[in-house]
Amino acid sequence: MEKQCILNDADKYPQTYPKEWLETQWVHIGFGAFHRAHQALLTDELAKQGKTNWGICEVNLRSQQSLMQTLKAQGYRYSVLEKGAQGNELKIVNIINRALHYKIDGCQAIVEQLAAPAIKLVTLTITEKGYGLDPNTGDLDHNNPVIAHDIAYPDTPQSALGLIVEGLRLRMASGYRAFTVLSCDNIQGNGHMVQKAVLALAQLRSSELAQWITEHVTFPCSMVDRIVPAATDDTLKEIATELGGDDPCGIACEPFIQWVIEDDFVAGRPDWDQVGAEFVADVIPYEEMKLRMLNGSHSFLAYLGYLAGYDTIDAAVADKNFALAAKQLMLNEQAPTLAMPAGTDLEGYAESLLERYRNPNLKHRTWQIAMDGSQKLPQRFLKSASILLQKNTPFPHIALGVAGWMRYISAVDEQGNDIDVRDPMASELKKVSDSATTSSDKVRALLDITSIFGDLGENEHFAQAVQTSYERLIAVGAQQAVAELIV
Ligand code: NAI
Ligand code: CS2
Repeated sequence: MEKQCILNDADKYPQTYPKEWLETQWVHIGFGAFHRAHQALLTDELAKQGKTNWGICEVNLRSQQSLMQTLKAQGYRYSVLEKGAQGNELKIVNIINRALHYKIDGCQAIVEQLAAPAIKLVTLTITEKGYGLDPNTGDLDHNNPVIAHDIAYPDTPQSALGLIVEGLRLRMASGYRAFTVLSCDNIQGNGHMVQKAVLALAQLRSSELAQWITEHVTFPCSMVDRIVPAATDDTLKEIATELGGDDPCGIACEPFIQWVIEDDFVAGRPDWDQVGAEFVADVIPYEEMKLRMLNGSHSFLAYLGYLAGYDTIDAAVADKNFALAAKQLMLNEQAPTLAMPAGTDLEGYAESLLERYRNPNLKHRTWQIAMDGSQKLPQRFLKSASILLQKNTPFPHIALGVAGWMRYISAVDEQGNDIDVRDPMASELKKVSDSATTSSDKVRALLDITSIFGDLGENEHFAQAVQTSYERLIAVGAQQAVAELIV
């Protein structure tokens, strides 16, 4: 029975297209904040124009059972509130027509859905850590318990990648065509990474399966961008006010949206270019630009901003020194590592990012962005540092960003208060951090974690730069250490 939800009030929110018109042709794994405000929203806009009938089956593997149940109860409809600096726009999304949760529906139901003949596409937004890869090399992490489980029991997989492999195995056995796998997570070369990991898992089952996947499945890379902070009680209240009733599945985000995708789909795709996405032959330059300039500056502002007492990104960039340091990081240390198509205006890009960060209505928490640093550092800071080392170019902002992360994961802030560090490696990081007594031992011990730093940790120049920044950070605090970067 559908719950009495304002979205089901046909007079107030008439359906722009009938649900029955949709056919489930797409499985999305990771029904979190981002997917709701990005891929699902854009596809809904296309359906509203009558240009696609690709319904999405949403899958969640871990938490958020109640979110999935509410989504079903609301007739698979929810709202997105786009919050600009000047005003809001409310949109209702109708494109979902099925939802499965591992803990409610079980493994079999998800595998069957993946193996269903009508499925043409599987997309993922499961966070960087959700893939079970070594953050530095991108190889399958055999020590990850879920990956280890799927290697031992591949018929009843628990990981997203294991489920995809099992779904593809059944398709091969049934003689069905394959589907495209499209990662929409902030991972460098996301398509290549997932391909490598899926093939590694498949190879452990049979060479025949790995070969079939190599020949029949594509893994386009994609660059995704839209700032979608986690929903809070305040945003849900705001959505309820705009909507005229509660929507626990509602999500707020910024108005900006971007999606650059490699056009390599084995079984077709919605024409997302008709709602603003761009199809390109090679997405890597766009991915690197976004990961290093946007996400790199985000992490810089998150660690140092949090330590300096700024709760949100807009509060951090309201501090002139933080805004300038973020811009210097983008233009002096990230932009020179990029190989962009001729005519790309990186200075304009940096300005536009700062403008987006200034949006006072988003309230994007520094604490949220600071999460999972072990999975984020390589693509946001470390690749650039390696390139700059080769060019003999100093990188004081990246070094302070890494030092900020080291200070943050010690789990005690500058006032002596506990920090709630969320990271799959949080306890290991804390142990390593606590085991050292001097600053230099601490930096050294953290740089020795190869799954994050790889060979870079052994580079003397890199270690020296991080060491200097870390000592400065301890001596003068985040506020002053950032101010000292301003040239
Ligand atoms: P979220 O926390 O709202 O949702 C995370 C989703 O990943 C949930 O569905 C959760 O069940 C799933 N997940 C988490 N750990 C998992 C695991 N170990 N195995 C399988 N599934 C797992 O986060 P949100 O905002 O949806 O972001 C997800 C990812 O999307 C980010 O990590 C990032 O890579 C990408 N992204 C997010 C943007 C944002 O502004 N929120 C913008 C651009 C990309
Ligand atoms: C953020 C990103 O949480 C984070 O680490 O840097 O989610 C950021 O908001 C998005 O990538 C913007 O597209």
